[in-house]
Amino acid sequence: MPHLLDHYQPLPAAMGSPKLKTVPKAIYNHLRGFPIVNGEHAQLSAKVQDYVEQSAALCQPDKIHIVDGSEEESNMLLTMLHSQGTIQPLPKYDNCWLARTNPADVARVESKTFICTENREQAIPTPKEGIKGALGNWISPEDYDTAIQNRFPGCMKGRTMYVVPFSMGPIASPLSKVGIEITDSAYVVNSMRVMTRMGHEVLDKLADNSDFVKCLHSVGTPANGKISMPSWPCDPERTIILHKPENNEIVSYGSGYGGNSLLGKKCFALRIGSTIAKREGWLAEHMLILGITNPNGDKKYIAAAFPSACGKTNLAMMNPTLPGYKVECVGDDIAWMKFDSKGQLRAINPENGFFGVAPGTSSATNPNAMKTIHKNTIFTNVASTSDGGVFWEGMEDELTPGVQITDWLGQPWTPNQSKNPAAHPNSRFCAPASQCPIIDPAWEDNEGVPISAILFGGRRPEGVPLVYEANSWSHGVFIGSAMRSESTAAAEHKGKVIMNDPFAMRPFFGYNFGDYLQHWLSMEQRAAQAGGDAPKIFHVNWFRKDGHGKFLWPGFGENSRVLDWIIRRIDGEECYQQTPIGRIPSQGSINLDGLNQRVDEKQLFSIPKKFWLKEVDEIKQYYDNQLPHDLPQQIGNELQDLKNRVEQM
Ligand code: GTP
Ligand code: SPV
Ligand code: MN
Repeated sequence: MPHLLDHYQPLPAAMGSPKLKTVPKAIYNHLRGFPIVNGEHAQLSAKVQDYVEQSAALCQPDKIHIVDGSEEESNMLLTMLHSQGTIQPLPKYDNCWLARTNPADVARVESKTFICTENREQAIPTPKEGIKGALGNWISPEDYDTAIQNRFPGCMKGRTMYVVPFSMGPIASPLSKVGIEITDSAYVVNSMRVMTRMGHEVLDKLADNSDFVKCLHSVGTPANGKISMPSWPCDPERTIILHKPENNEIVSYGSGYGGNSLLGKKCFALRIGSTIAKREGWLAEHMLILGITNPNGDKKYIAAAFPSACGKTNLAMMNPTLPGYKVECVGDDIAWMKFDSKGQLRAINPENGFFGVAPGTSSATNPNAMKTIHKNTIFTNVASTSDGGVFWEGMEDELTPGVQITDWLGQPWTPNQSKNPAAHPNSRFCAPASQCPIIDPAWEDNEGVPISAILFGGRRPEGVPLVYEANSWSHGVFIGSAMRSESTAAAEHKGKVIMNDPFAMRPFFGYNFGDYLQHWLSMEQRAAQAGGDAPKIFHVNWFRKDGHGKFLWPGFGENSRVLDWIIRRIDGEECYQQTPIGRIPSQGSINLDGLNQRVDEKQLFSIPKKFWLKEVDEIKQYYDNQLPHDLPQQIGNELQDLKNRVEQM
């Protein structure tokens, strides 16, 4: 009987790496002639076997490894990644690792992400003539096949093909969905083990030969065969991320990074997820979920959509500064939400871990994240310290005196001297959600948690108040559709331009945004028919700046003051004043007691007529350019009403 490790080499004893204990029994069997080095083909349902066989025939791997999800397996893969130089141990912590990627592969690539449908209009709105669409990219079925044929044949030669069975959502939840990711990256396997429920239980769930979302991933090999950084193979020139909703299928080539390669996340839970949700009558959204308990012990759950790198993880794990309040975290990035039989909106977090932005995270801003990431965490593109720890912008006060810093590119780095940031701005930690000290007791409830409010928000340096409430559900849907935010390092966009990012979903829609709006509008009726109410909708902005470029609001834990106002509004307190854009807190109704910094309330809540006239015009232009045929009338009416109200200011 060959030993599992015999099929992986080279494997020198790695310093500081976890000890290998027992390894799973390897049974030498095969699928269509491809040897299986872990697991057995008999574990796979007929449909999974077919999918694996087809993928192997296309990609021509040396061998197949059916992932079981065990700790032994994970340790073995980490040891192998270490020996290949992909990751290095961080002995300051417990089972933590640092990966450095090829500098050409550091973020999602929105321009190379496509939705494939028979007709273009199913996937994306048709923009006005001469205008470039900015609500996703469409690819025809023919070009989809060609894209695969130009990249995948033989792309796993010399590599192991991992078969990763995973569940988005708790395995037993009726709201969960199952996927199989096929990948040639052990880094992806280990990250998927953190981010999803992964392993043999999922195969058991598929034993009835039920369907699953097909996720094929390869880091690829450049066309000239030359891999510039062997520890991080990728093919940036030909990277492509494809989705075919009709077949519940994802095909991703060329990148090993984040949302490009951890296919359960944006590709499945949002793009494919939103198309399944549309069919089945629920919502798949780019939202955090938090529970907040007030000083009376009354608990409510809130979901919030902010664009990438705009504060979801921070809000989800917040330490409230307002006395007597408690926040608990259900999820930090994705919410699957459905009205139950009583018309109550319920949400699950389909993920099992956090893939969080590192820079800016510190004991001062997000102590709960800092406590989450000291064991079993994979860091990517952060800086390291000579005492075996990590470093990034924002951690200056936590540096042990005298330590040396190595930046994300592996070069020596000196605070206040080096020109470039120590950590890549989109560097990330990948940590199990269960390790979060304030994880909500109900975070894995099969039925999901009841949602009382939905928040939209973004980085708006000007004009947009700290918080305002929508007048109605359809006004709230309009606010979501008109969301704008400064671009961040989470994708390939350069500079800090204000971009439209409706529902924080611009990069993640799986179908035409006009149909998506219609679907959202229809939710109110869905709630009413079941005897319930749709939640209240709010817009928040932690990022408004004064004339000198300084944030007007301290943010982070102080955002509890805004949540306090929001839950008082949910409880029906009349603590608001009506304005043309919606309801803002009435004078003095935001609790600022004990705030250790003076805030300029007047500036924070001002609604400059000139700014809003321009905003209304720009939203109109956006709709006219991007959705000349697809904008629901109701949303057009909401904009016209807003315009009328602002003009009368
Ligand atoms: P994705 O994982 O990309 O979807 O991002 P996210 O929405 O979870 O963003 P995250 O919470 O990681 O925040 C991104 C950046 O915004 C970090 O550098 C934070 O420090 C910063 N940030 C978060 N909340 C606040 C806030 O209330 N005020 C200010 N000024 N900055 C904040
Ligand atoms: C985002 O960009 O919104 C993320 C990170 O959450 S990634 O998984 O790379 O999409
Ligand atoms: Mn995100």
